[in-house]
Amino acid sequence: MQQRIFSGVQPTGNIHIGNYLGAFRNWVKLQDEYDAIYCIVDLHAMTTDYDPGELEKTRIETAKVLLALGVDPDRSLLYTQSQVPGHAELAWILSTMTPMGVLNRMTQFKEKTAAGASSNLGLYSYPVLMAADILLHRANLVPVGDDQRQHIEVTRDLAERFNNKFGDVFPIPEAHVPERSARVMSLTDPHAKMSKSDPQPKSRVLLLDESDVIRKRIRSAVTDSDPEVRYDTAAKPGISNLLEIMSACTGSPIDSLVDEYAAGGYGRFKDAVADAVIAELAPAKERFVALENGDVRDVLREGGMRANEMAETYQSEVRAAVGLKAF
Ligand code: ATP
Ligand code: LTN
Repeated sequence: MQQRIFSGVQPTGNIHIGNYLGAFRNWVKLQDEYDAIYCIVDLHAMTTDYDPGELEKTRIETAKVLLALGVDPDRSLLYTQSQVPGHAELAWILSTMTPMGVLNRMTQFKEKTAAGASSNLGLYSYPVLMAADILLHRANLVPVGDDQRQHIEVTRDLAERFNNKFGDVFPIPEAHVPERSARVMSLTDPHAKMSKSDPQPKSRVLLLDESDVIRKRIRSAVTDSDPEVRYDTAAKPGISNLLEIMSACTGSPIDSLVDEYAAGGYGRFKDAVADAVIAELAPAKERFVALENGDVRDVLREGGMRANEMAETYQSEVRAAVGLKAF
């Protein structure tokens, strides 16, 4: 049987090149090899302070970006989490077997609350809902960036606990993290991950940024004062980050980029990085502009109906296993 992949993205706006290189590029590539399901996780987006009108807009915009990048509704299933009640139902069932000690160790919760997010129960149990997303569809592989590894470990642990207690229901999923650019760093602080929620717009390149903005962001990226272009994540985190981005965008190995740009100064190198990023994003930007919101809504409506049918079949197996068989 064909292996299944599942992944999710929060519709929180500000989709950046880290999201693309760490995750979405693989989503597009893998849809030919796997049975692919992609979900806009709007229930997760409610765990931090948000505006309902804005969420409505970013759900459509996120879907539109994914379609523009090449997620193809004829080859993969695309829908929003809130259309399928099975996500929340399975999250509840899994929450009854999640030790609080496991959730207390989650770095994302610690980082978000340290950055000022309110410590509500939804944010705390976020990884349980994420496990439910993945297990609901019996996924084998989960294409994500490096920051999500800990959550995939929790998912594997919950699947094993469930199977041991109630019988072999869930496959044990694996993370699929790209070899390069699994963790694109912030342009203003190369020790921190590039993030949608960083208050500084200069810290990231958005997929929909105009070319001159992309160039400006990359030119102003924080580097160091020694002018040699060299890959050394400890001594030169900023330059190493730009080398990774350029390598991911051009397909050239880092070694040959270093050969080409070692001498010649940071200005010339940064311009070449900007050219590479602009060229890589241009086709998706053109497709984004051509997509109509109405068509995007149709894709999501149909995707949600199909996903719900599949989830219902799977969930009846879960209900029966835990003693909640329908009468
Ligand atoms: P935030 O940082 O505000 O929590 P985010 O930028 O992590 O948001 P998500 O929607 O949570 O965005 O992530 C979507 C996908 O992008 C996930 O698979 C995540 O691992 C990946 N991703 C996010 N940031 C990066 C990054 N800097 N480098 C590589 N992959 C990333
Ligand atoms: N937690 C992820 C988003 C997410 C996800 C998922 C990713 C929610 N459910 C299921 C993969 C599979 C994030 O913050 N990037």
